[in-house]
Amino acid sequence: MGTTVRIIGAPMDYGADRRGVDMGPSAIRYAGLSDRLERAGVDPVDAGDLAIPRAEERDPDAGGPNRGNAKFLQEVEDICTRLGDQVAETLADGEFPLVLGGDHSVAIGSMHGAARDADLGAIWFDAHADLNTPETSPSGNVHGMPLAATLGHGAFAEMEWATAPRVREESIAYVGLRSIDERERELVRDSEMTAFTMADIDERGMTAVVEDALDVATGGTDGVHVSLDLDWLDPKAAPGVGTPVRGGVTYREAHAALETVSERHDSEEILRSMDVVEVNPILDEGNETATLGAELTASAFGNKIL
Ligand code: NNH
Ligand code: MN
Ligand code: MN
Ligand code: MN
Repeated sequence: MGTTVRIIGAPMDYGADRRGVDMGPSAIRYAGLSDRLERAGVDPVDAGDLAIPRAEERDPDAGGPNRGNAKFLQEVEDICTRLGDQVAETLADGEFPLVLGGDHSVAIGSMHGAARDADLGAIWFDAHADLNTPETSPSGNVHGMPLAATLGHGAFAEMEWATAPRVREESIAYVGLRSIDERERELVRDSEMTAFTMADIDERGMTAVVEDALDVATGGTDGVHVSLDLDWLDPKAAPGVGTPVRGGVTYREAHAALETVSERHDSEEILRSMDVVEVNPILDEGNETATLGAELTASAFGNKIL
């Protein structure tokens, strides 16, 4: 029996300054996500979108400011709680949760749900470290905090909806890191996380790096969460993101990375959950970034040439 992939849209933009990322789920679907997944050999079912109020109708300071600098924290909590429940339900039904963001704060919910009944490793395909807390964030944007939340750093320690005790630092691997805040740099260096930067990819090639990242995320865990932030790619390949950083992964390297994940999954069934985030159709060119998100997701499930 083939894998059923349940597509869960999380059109949330509370975590990022640039409006438009809430249209990501529509754009990725429009780019042919379901057809591409079928061709990759899995059965997609679309669960639709979570209902999310428009940011203009909400108070950005709710949930703060005593929790530090984190805009719309109350809204993020509400959505990530609902999303976590949906992800956990999907897994309990024997299906694979694929979350479409939305800004990267949706990963707090996907990981909380995916780690509810399992020790979860993670591969973080991102230009950024996403390790800020409400205390350290330079922007107050929660999309720069999802890993800190999952690990229960700083103010997140008291937020049960955010922390995922069954995700441990030593099971997290970054791939493609190239933009990091000073405080985050110290944290990554002092932590047990594994960070493969762009320089590692230059030196060793994408496939070797992702093989190592997979070893990290599968070691002593029950499954792997893949978090795909489209700003991981070079802005030439993926212009439709709110925080582009030059010097990113190429189109072909990105496919090689997800194909390496799929090969490991074929032999060892390692994948547990995935999210595709930060696609902003307003900033995109011809839906290129959303298309890439759909293509790369299919690659993760084994979209082979032959
Ligand atoms: N580190 C910055 C911040 O916390 C930028 C984070 N932006 C991201 N992360 N897109 O993936 O505000
Ligand atoms: Mn991110
Ligand atoms: Mn990023
Ligand atoms: Mn919990």
